[in-house]
Amino acid sequence: MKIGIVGLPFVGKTTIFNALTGAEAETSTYAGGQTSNISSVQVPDPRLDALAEIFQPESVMPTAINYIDVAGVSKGDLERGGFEAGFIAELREVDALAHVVRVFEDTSVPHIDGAVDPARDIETLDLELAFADLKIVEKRLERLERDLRVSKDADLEYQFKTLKQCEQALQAGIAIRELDLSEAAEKAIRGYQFLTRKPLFIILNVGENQSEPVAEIESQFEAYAQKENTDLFTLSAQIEMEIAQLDPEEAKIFLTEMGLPESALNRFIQASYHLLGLITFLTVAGSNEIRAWTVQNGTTAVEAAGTIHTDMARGFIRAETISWQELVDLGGFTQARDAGRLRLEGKDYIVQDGDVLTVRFNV
Ligand SMILES: Nc1nc2c(ncn2[C@@H]2O[C@H](COP(=O)(O)OP(=O)(O)OP(=O)(O)O)[C@@H](O)[C@H]2O)c(=O)[nH]1
Ligand SMILES: [Mg+2]
Repeated sequence: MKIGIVGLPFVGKTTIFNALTGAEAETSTYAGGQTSNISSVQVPDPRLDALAEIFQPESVMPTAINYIDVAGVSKGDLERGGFEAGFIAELREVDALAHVVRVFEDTSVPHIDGAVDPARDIETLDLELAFADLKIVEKRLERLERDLRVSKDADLEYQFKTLKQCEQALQAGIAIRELDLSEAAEKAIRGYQFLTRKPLFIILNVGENQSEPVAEIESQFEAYAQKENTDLFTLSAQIEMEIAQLDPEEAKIFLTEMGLPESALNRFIQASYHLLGLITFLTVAGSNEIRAWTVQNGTTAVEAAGTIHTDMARGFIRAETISWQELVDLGGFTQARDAGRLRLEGKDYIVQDGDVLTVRFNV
């Protein structure tokens, strides 16, 4: 999973990137010439730890999230009326966008539009993203129109119809992620990797000495967060970056002192799984490896097998399945089998979050 961190200049993107990854990328109050920051973070999962306790494997393999702090939005880009091509290209590849919005007040950090105004900033970036998508939609529609005049083709006509729908939405200020598209329509436009189709987090970067309660700030954006495939996430970048740079023991003490239940790093991972509709299943390979796998909610056993290895999907026989908790409680596979708790699931079984799967296959 790859998440792209975007936002206007100086809003705290790199500070948040550091908070979410533990990296120490340079933050600044001047823009220009930077490259994108990329980092991969292992997803901490207590279920893996509990299983490791029992099986004592040689290795434990958590899943990972990749974050990219995309360079390239500067006041210049916005004034020229569009993002750079390189910036867009990098963003096309991500699974979700995290739009960092400045709420914190700090006179030493300039704001490109003169004053802190989160609602205005959200609108500014939304417009830019919509504009980038619209350019592609229009170009493609023009092309399709020409092609369709020469020869009729049902697939192309369907694509034309779907893109028209996107065009109308974008022109009306509606993101593609908000449209209720059929599966076929989704498929017809998937290849374009539209930016406004990607699930979106609005990350409110609140100040470390924020006088207004967080709940009050969040309530102003509730309607926005209600939109399809959209979520709100609040943090204080400055504080969280400091937490991320402490060792785990110190971080725990610091979090308790601050009255925070968990670090933003962990909270954001959970929120990302939720927004993207992802679940985790686990595998225990003999005595040597326990591993977590991320799949879309609704994935079948045979599809899950295919994420491990294509052979496993091709020669799929069954998946011996048990929830991680039950496996831990019973103390191992032998005990689980003896207790009759190891279920034999077929191809169409819908994998559940926390399932431990042992795929039997034959190729
Ligand atoms: N007081 C305060 N300052 C912050 C906070 N987050 C970021 N800053 C400061 O704001 C400035 C810009 O932060 P960056 O993380 O570099 O912002 P950015 O969005 O990556 O900026 P560009 O990449 O240049 O567009 C730095 O001086 C940060 O220290 C915050 O929560 N509180
Ligand atoms: Mg930056």
